[in-house]
Amino acid sequence: MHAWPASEVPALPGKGRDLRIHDTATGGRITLDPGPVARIYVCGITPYDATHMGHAATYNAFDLVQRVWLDTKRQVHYVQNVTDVDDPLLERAVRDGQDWTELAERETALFREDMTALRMLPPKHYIGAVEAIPGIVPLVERLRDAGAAYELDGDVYFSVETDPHFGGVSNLDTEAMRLLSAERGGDPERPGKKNPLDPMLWMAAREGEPSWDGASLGPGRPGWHIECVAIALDHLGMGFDVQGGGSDLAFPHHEMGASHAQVLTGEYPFAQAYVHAGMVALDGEKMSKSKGNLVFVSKLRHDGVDPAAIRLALLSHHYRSDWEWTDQVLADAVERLGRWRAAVSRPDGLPAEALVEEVREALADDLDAPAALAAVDRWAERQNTGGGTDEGAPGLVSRTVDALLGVAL
Ligand code: 5CA
Ligand code: ZN
Repeated sequence: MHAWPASEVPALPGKGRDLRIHDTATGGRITLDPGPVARIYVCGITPYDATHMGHAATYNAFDLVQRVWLDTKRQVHYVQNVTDVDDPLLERAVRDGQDWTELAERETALFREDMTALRMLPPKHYIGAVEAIPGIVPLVERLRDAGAAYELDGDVYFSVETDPHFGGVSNLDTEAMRLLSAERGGDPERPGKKNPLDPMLWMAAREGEPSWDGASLGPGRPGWHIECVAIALDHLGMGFDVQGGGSDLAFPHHEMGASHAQVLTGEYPFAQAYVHAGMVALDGEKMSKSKGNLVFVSKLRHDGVDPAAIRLALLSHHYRSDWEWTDQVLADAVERLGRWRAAVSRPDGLPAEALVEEVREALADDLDAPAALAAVDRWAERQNTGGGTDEGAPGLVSRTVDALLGVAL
């Protein structure tokens, strides 16, 4: 499917620094070493209740990863999916008495609008689960033929024990994995499975639900994890640089995806780094579709909030921390945007070469956006209270904030 339009990324003088980022698998910070074309896969939305602040915060984090890479004069090959068929989407469509394809299309369109307004760089390949099905079926067949998958009443399960690295992404004990599996789309209680954690690869057609031709698998629809694996392997190949998503995807989604891919190809690892954003909460609870405690990007936009202020609100928290969305967070961002705009609209100003380096360093250091904002704040404060005579400074600051933070002043 089509993505959304790209905003232009200004080229800055000099060259950015290599990204050091926290990797969930190793539990520490690693220096990424992408080739001239950095490869990133970010899990996309399941298209209903889009785009809430939690979604926006997570996509903001991975937008920063790309901006750091672009500043090192690399190209970026970015792939994202849309889970446009899955249990929660179908359940929502039934609940609201609407056609599931219409729901998915409408919400995906809204997501594109929100991403465009927030100046999130678009993926080069934006792929729906449904359009990926012809590529998913042969992968499931291969896993089955290799003895890594088995059938249970027509459904096909992946055997986690066939991957010697299984567990190495999230590093959880068995009990924790069991609990999270039950919470996040798995079925550890289903009788007849070889291991309670085994995830479904192919679900045989159910009465009243959509299904597709599955060749030797029979009609059905794909499991969640194999969807992202098929799309990532097709467009990026093994060993790509960053697999990204919110922290709720570390297990089971990214753990299972890595295992599927590693068993399929016999290669290791699936991704060089597994990067996870913290959870955004509202009123003390994780913002989630199931709880319905959501603040939508589109609602704020329609209320007249400048998308640049929404973006600054997201940037004011470190991507790895869990944080709470409040009216104050937004009010602070609106105020900061005003200060920055006043500072760059003066005809000349304080030299800004050092500021460019500070912002670069902050972002290369595990995407420390709050430190980057603080650096710009200091420049703006001195600029608004005194200023200088460097004619190029306001323009350079404006381009830096645009190129590295995605904020248009
Ligand atoms: N379609 C799958 C991924 S393949 C999915 O998880 N979709 S989603 O719509 O539920 O979430 C999209 C992204 O937003 C995921 O990376 C998820 O981790 C992230 N996300 C969801 N809720 C929050 C939240 N409250 N805070 C931060 N990120 C969130
Ligand atoms: Zn995914």
